[in-house]
Amino acid sequence: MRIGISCYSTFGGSGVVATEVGKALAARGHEVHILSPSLPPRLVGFEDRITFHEVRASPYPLFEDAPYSIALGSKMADVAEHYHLDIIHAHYAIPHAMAALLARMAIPNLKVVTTLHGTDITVVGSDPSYLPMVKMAIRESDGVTAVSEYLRQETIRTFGVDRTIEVIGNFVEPPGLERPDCRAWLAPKAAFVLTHISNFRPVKRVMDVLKIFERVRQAVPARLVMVGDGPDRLEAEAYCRDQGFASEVRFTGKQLDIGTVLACSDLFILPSATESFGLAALEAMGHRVPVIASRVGGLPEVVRHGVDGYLEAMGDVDAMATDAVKLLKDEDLRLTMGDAARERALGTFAEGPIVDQYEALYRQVLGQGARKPVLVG
Ligand code: GMT
Repeated sequence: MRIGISCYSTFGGSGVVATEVGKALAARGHEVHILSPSLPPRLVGFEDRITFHEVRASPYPLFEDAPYSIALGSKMADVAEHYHLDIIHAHYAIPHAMAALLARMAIPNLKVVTTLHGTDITVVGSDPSYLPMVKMAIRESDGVTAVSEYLRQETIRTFGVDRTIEVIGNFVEPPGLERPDCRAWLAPKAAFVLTHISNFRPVKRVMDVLKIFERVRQAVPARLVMVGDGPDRLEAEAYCRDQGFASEVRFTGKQLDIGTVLACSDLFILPSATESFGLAALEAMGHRVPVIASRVGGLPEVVRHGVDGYLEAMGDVDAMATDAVKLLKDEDLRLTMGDAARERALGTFAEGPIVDQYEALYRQVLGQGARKPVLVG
């Protein structure tokens, strides 16, 4: 098949999933075209059968903001026409799904599959300024997937749509074994390493991460590694300085190689206000790192309370800190949970069966046969 994949190129999970799906499809022999405002971080290195198309919205003095959605729809139509695409797979509804539907109007037989990731439904998608178009995109796409059962139900509840939404979860690959040992410089004096990875937006509740760490460090020697960047980073760094534990917290900024950090982490902390899936938690689990997270959204579908880590009420930093201290003090429990987490991540959320589901959905919307190229214009 010839598949166009549209996604954001920021460090967010939807771009990661889109790129990894694209790489997996290319490895299976499909021709993949990735359309994004810039090169997605996971698309490093030359990949056979993957072509990258940069989307640029040209400015014009009349525009207050250049219309990216139109430029994206135009790019999709152009790529679909000239590379004979069968499908556009839009990751994150806004604006990728709407742009794909515009491209479908221009290119006969082009099919659109939309994957809903999270805030495109739960936060920004339900904002009245976007809601009617998100609803239309969900209704009109040829196939729709959600990354968790929670998100599927939330989509039906929010938009009242009456259509099939298939749940296809996210996946991780088995981590490579050869990694530099960063524990020596992250956690001198044999301290434990707690890690948080996010885009530091309010929904991630990074101040809760610090409050959990504040409690943990009073009970056991510990260091905190904060990976990522975003609007709440400055406040978080200031808090660590004001509370006098800045030297125990390492803000790394955005990192491509999160595997190295996870390989030397003892616990992963994700106290989000909502999380449709929690790909970062799954990646930690793949590295044998137990997760302490909020019991919100799709997280209970990923992390099993008391098995792979602990889930507590959102905002309950005392309970999360208690769990963390318990796990850090009990090596057997921590290692047992780490093993369970890894088994679950690489079993239930293994790449192969999940990419099979996307492939099957593509074939279904195409009615089995790949479309014949139709040139327009
Ligand atoms: O929805 C977002 O906040 C953005 C999105 C992203 O691009 O990072 O994150 C969502 O999609 C991820 C990949 O499917 C999920 O793992 C995240 O849980 C989800 N984020 C939220 O629901 C807050």
